[in-house]
Order: sequence, then structure tokens, then C-alpha cells
Amino acid sequence: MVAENSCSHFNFAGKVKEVRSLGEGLINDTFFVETEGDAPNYILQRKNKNIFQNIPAMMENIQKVTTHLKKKVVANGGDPLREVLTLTPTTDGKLFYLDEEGDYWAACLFIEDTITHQAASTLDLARQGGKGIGKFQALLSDMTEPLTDILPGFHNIKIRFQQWDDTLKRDPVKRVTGLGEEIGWIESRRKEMGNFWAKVESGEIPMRVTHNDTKISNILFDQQGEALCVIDLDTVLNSTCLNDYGDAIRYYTNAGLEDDENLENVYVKMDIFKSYTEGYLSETSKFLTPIEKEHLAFAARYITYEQILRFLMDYIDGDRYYKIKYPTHNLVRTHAQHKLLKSIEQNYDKMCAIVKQVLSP
Ligand code: GN1
Ligand code: MG
Repeated sequence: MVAENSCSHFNFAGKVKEVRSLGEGLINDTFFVETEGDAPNYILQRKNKNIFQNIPAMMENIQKVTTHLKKKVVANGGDPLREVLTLTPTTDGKLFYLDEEGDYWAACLFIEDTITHQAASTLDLARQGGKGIGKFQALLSDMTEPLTDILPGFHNIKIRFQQWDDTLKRDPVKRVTGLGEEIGWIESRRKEMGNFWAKVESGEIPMRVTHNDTKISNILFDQQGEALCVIDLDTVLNSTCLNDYGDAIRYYTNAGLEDDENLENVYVKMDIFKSYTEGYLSETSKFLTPIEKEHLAFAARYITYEQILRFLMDYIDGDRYYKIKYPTHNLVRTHAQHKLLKSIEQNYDKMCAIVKQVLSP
């Protein structure tokens, strides 16, 4: 079904004037729904049903998380319609519309007067982004209602290794032979990554409600440059806060692009690292445990490593998961993320020192 037709199934105030394709996401198809007159505008998405195999449970998770956030925002005197995503139900009161082709659609209010960024171009932006995710985690740190694990093993390297081993064994498009060097990048770090995850499994590193896709473009900033609202809640899950921090470091500190073809562009910007960490810890240091704080810098290595594995695994699998723009796109992403990981590894001691210094200046 085309986006225009699915609009009639949602409880939109006002008449739809125009539907436009929006955004750069690698997973869902996103549309901006403009309505006539003073009625609010909306965001409409066709959710990727190959990746999200339980979309009803995903929408329930989002509903639970936004309900909790709104209560907290109201209690703090904030504006729940601007600071938290508001789901728009269908005309029959559901959180999604399932069309005849089996595609799932969901909608939310469009928050006006906000700014999005594709990269952290200034230190202040990095600090505000860190505050944004830090506050998101802080507001959810007392949420006790369980979420459904709709992406089993999403940031769990043990499960990723099972998928990896299986993909290499299947080698469905016969790409393994030419990838000795790249596969070596994964294998040589396997043990240290497994050791980190073992601490999560043992409960030493606690599970919390986390976002799991903390790129800067998933935050709406207000006109004053402050983080207003965290968006793209498809991946809210019970996981470790460290993954959110690590994934943000992977995005924010990269001087190049996630899929940069010129590897010279790709390295860690340490001043951005420091600013993000300052913003993040200003909101989270009160509830994070010592062992979480100790592993913040390692989380950047962990998540970047996992992302190399995911891009390379998808390339070996014949590009079935991520949208690609050209045939070697996933391989280019793999190389760019590996360059980033090497830069993080080279700066690791400095990163640990910065975290310590920010925690006790
Ligand atoms: C995907 O679609 P997007 O860009 O929000 C992916 C993330 C990856 C990211 C890499 C559900 O997110 O985990 O880190 O691409 N989301 C899912 O750019 O797999
Ligand atoms: Mg996402």
C-alpha cells in the first residue's frame, strides 16, 4: 500500500494535504504527513517487517516507554507533547495499521520548530546530545514494567557470534573466500568482546531500559540548541546503558561518515568525546553503578566492533538486512567502521582518563 492510502486509517486531526518521503533510515520507510489548516502534522512509517518480527509488541513497548516518560515530564513541569513522542492511534484505536499486503504502519505527532543534525559539528551539540540520551535513560531508570524482547540478542555479542558463525558456514553468495582480512578483524577481538558481555549476563553490569540507536539524528533539538525529544523508539529494549553510550560515541566522534569511502576521513575526535561524555554523565552519574562507569570507554569499542560484525555479516549474507545504495556498500561500511575502531583503540587509554576526570574533576 502507498503511504497516501494508509493515512485514512489513522486518527489524524485535519485533512491530509500532502505526504512526503522523509529521512535517511536504513530500516523503515518514513513519511511526513502535512495536514490542512491548524491541525497538527504527523510522521507516518512503514515498519520493516523483515527486521521487526513482532511489530505489535514493538508498538506496545513504545507505548509503555512514552507513557512512563510523559508522566515524568509532567511531574517535572515539562511539556509532554514536545519532550516525548506521542503515538497516534488508528481509527479503530490500535497502535498500528496492518494493510492487505501485510505491511505495518504506525504514526506519531510531528513536533514542530525543532532541528535535527546528521553529525555533531560542534562541542556544544555533542554535549547537548549526551545530555539528551542521559536524561532519557535517567527518566526511565525507575521504570519497572518489563518490555518484550522484540529483537533477541540485538546488542548481545554471544548471539551475534552464533549468527556470524552460521552466516560464514552458509556463505550463501560465496563471498567468504575473498574476505580473509576482514574476517580476521572480527576473530582477533572475539575473546575480549565475549568477556565484556559475560559481565552483562552475570548481572554485574545491570540491564535497564535503553534506546539502542543513539545516533544524533534520533534527537530533536530546540531552537536554543538543547536536546528536546529522543525519537525513533523502535529499538527501546532492556539492555545495558553502556550500549547507548558506546553507540553514541561511535556516531558523534567519527570525523568521517559511517560509510566513508575515504578512510583518511575516519578517526575519533577526542574533543567531541569529552563533550559528549560531560553531557551524558551530567544526567547519569547519579544512578550509574561503579562498574558501569568503569566500562564506558570500553563500550565504544564494543559497539563499534559489533557494527563491523553486522555490516560484514550482512555483506556475506548477500545484503539482506541493511538498505544498500551500491553493491559493495556494506563492505565499505565495514572498512570505515574498522578504521574507526582502530582509532578508538589507539585512544582508549586517553578515553578512560577523560571519563575518570569528568566523573571526579
Ligand atoms: C539501523 O535505520 P537506522 O539507521 O535507525 C540499525 C542500527 C544500526 C544503524 C547503522 C533496527 O538504524 O542498529 O546501528 O542502522 N537499526 C536496526 O547505521 O537494526
Ligand atoms: Mg533506528
